[in-house]
Amino acid sequence: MNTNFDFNGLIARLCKKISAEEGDAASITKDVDIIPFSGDRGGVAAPVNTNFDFNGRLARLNDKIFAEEVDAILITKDANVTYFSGFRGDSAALFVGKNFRKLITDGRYTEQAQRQSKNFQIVEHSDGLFKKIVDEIKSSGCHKIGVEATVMTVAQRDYLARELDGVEFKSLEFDTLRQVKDAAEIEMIRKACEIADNAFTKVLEVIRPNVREIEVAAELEYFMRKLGSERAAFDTIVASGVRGSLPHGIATEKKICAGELVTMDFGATFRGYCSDITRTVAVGKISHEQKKIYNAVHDAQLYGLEIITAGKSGKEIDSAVRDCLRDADYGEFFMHSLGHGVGLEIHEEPRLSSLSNCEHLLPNMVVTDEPGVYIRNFGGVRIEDTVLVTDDRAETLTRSPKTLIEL
Ligand SMILES: [Mn+2]
Repeated sequence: MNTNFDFNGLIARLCKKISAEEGDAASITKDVDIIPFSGDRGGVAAPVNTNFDFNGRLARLNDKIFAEEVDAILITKDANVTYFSGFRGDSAALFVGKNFRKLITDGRYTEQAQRQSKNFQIVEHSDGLFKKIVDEIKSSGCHKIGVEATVMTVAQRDYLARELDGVEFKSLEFDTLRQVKDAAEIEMIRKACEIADNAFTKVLEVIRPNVREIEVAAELEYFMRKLGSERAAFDTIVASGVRGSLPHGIATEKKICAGELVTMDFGATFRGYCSDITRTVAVGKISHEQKKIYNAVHDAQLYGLEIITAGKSGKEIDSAVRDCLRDADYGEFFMHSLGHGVGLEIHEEPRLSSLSNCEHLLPNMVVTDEPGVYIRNFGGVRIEDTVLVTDDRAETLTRSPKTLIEL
């Protein structure tokens, strides 16, 4: 931890604000406010893949409008905007009614939207996305609008309520409509997995004692981009030695040492679709205990691949693999869920966890199988594959070797 940041000053200003606003406490949910650190996320203009089943997607959206008894829906989450319209930029919203489909964005994206979203009327705004949304809702005459409750901010919700008298908003979610992938999506995810696998093969030549974690991450990301990845699917994790106990240990300047296990969790993005893979490798000679942990996680991961199949629930798969690690006496060290859906988002529905809402996995869902063991002051192991759910045994889309690699 860098103690030179002025945390005392920040906390003092926060407390002052709480007093000034006459509040009892403050709840901060925005990442950049939790950790003052920001990253740029620009739009991506890729050619439209016309093989995606847009007709099927729009039909399901239409069914939802009728089933939820709303006049129209407002979609503001980037992944859902992309899914239903094909538009790959950001700062956009979809306003869809029973007989109209509009994509609202600004001048930076008009040309791109016209190219990528043939099924939508492109509406350009110049003085605020939500101001234009209000205008469009008013002129549509719609009174009941479905919105994405887990995405819209309180400020946006308040603005709509203030500007639109007599309009009712219904909280809906559209993420589950993306769970089952069409053939073109599976092809994109397959390609993203292949890129990650090839980058893993290449990075094995780089890992050795004295190389910093951050160099390993850089090489992985460089190889993936050279192989066609649009961007890393998430911040690359490289956690070596004792840092292996951090399930989300982003690569640091720590040097890798002989006798350490190194966990790498990374993914590529192809045509907007993500892949997700984790491998743990040994550098030099490792101990009996390290090997024992590796084997326990390896067995649990293979067991997961055996039981992930259409018809099973997200909860039962998670708990069966958890039992497997408990039988090996490592149950208490597996503190995260077994897996998650992968698609336009790196973490999406369905979940394989004790909190999963997914009663029955369906063929063509894409999920991860990623058990791990994390022991404080010792280290950890995680092995993860992205897999395609079928009626039979799941198909593994990431195919890098899983028998212990000793470098
Ligand atoms: Mn994952």
